[in-house]
Amino acid sequence: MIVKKAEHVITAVKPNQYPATGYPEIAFVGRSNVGKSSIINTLANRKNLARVGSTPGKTRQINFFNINDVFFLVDLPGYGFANVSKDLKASWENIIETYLYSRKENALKLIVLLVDIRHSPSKDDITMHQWLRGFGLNTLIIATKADKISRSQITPRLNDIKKVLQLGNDEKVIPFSAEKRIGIEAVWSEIDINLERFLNQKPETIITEKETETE
Ligand SMILES: Nc1nc2c(ncn2[C@@H]2O[C@H](COP(=O)(O)OP(=O)(O)OP(=O)(O)O)[C@@H](O)[C@H]2O)c(=O)[nH]1
Ligand SMILES: [Mg+2]
Repeated sequence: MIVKKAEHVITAVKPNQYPATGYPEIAFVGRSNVGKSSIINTLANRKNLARVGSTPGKTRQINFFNINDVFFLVDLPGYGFANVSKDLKASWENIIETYLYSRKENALKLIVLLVDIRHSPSKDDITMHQWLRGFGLNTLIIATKADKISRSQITPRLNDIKKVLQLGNDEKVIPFSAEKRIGIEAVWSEIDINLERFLNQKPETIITEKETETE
């Protein structure tokens, strides 16, 4: 995917604040600090499109990023962050849940579930994965921060993640690193496949009105 345009459109909490453009959406879920905002920046090839933070809980609302006037990458708040009050935790979980419920039937074409390659998926990860499965959503699992382990550890770590999430033989986990730019092509290719299925054409072949105007 060649990203010609990547633009923050809106920060939203409630469904009536979500964009009404009707573009398909690819959303990123996972524990706080796992690298959701970082992967969006890396895929979009922009440094500061989504806000990245060293302290967990950086993204507290939903951010929609317009890619090429064709689809949205959606950055969701993280779950499983222990050091927040019960009320705040409930509010984030509610934001994630509300988004998934209101978008699952139409706009949401792919959910990307991120897990840290260094650790076995947490209880929250397992719950989230089962939940997404139950919804019947297309789910792509990505193991982040692959630069933090040695090459020889990658396959055993991926196997552990597959085992804990009880993945079938045809379900893959893609190793990724925003830091070392590992796995970008593999992730784009999965996103493209899902968009193509929905758009009935390769996303890159879509020429937007704005482009034709300037030509
Ligand atoms: N080494 C390494 N660090 C990474 C990678 N991806 C993200 N990080 C770091 O991990 C921290 C969290 O990254 P974010 O992208 O903000 O994580 P997030 O999932 O959006 O976090 P919340 O918004 O809190 O849910 C930051 O310090 C990033 O620099 C990676 O591939 N490799
Ligand atoms: Mg974030």
